[in-house]
Amino acid sequence: MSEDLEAILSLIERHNEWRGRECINLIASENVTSPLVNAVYLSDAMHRYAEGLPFKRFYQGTRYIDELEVRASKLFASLFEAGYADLRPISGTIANATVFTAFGKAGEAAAVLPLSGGAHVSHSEYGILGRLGLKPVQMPIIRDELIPDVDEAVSLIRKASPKLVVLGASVIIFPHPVKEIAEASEEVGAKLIFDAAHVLGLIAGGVYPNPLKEGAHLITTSTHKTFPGPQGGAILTNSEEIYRKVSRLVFPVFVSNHHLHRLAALGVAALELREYGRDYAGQIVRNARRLAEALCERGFKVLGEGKGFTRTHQVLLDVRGDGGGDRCARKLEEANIIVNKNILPWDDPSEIRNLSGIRIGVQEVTRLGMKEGDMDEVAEFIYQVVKLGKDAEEVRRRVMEFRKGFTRVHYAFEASSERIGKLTKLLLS
Ligand code: DSN
Repeated sequence: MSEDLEAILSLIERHNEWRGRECINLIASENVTSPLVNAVYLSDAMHRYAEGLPFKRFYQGTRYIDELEVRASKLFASLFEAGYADLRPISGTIANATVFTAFGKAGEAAAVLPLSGGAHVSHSEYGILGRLGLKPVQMPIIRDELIPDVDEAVSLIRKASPKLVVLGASVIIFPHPVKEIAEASEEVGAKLIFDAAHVLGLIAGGVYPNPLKEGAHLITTSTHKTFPGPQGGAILTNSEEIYRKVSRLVFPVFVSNHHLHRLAALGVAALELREYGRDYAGQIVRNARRLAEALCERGFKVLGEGKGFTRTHQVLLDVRGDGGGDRCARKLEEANIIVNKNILPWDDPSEIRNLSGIRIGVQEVTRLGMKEGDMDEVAEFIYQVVKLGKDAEEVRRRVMEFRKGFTRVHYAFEASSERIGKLTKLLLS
């Protein structure tokens, strides 16, 4: 075996062992897929092309893929009580790029949240929205809650007459006021887009309001955060006209082939959420709240205290008094606790080494079976590293021991090893 080959194999083995078995992963935008999702993902479909829409492809050989895409799209749409779903965008950013292109033109205004108020970079001047020449106008936010200030947002929308209004965010601890902002968007003829990447699984589980029911015209999303599917994107809407317009842009403009092995995996993940989503999503929010409380009890400054800290999977810490986000995140990594430093409302987006926040998400540890009592232990580990400055190696040993109790994916279908073997046989032999 060549040195390069050995290095590649061993790097991924080490990664799998470390991130998959030895760390407490609290990155809010990640999750783990179930063994059955993994088995259908690892399929011959990953070798194939199917440009276009089902049954109207530019390639032969897609008969099963066509049926699969129709079925998975219907399942996905029905889970969110949407009329239409396009599963072809290969990421949330591509979904946003498609929708921004469909409904905005260079020089037109788009009402967005500030990056420091939680917006995804694709909604900003630095991302695709800016590159399309759209002019972001920022809706003011309530700083401790990271939600738009309704009165100010409504008056800004009336004044700026944007073509697009974008809600939903990468940093989100409380539901956004979609209903109120939908009314203002309607008045000025803007399309209201809700980026549900972070809260998609919570919507499916009924613990976060469905933006389509509150007046959003479109949901754009990724499919791998609280929704525990393969990495990818999707667009949902109730309007046939919007769906057609968007679909004509997904291909041929933003996606050529749409990574076909995602489709079966998305279908299985949607079925898992249909079956277990309510329990899963409820536990996520209970865990996030308990973690926030436990951290607050240990002297951390946790955002949203006045409203119960969080109603999502996220907990936000202001760690300016603990050395800042970068330093805390690095120290925690040494102890095998994985978080990211994050911008908070008072930070300057261009000062990425100097951010005040730590963003925590509990969706993955919840999927691995952690409950409220375990959140106390997680909070204690964080406290020992950040506040007490305990030796990272000592905490790491305890974290690794703790993780041994959480190795199985919950809220997922049980699949026999025979069935998994049959599904993966052709590719693994
Ligand atoms: N930037 C990612 C996140 O962590 O929220 C989403 O793309």
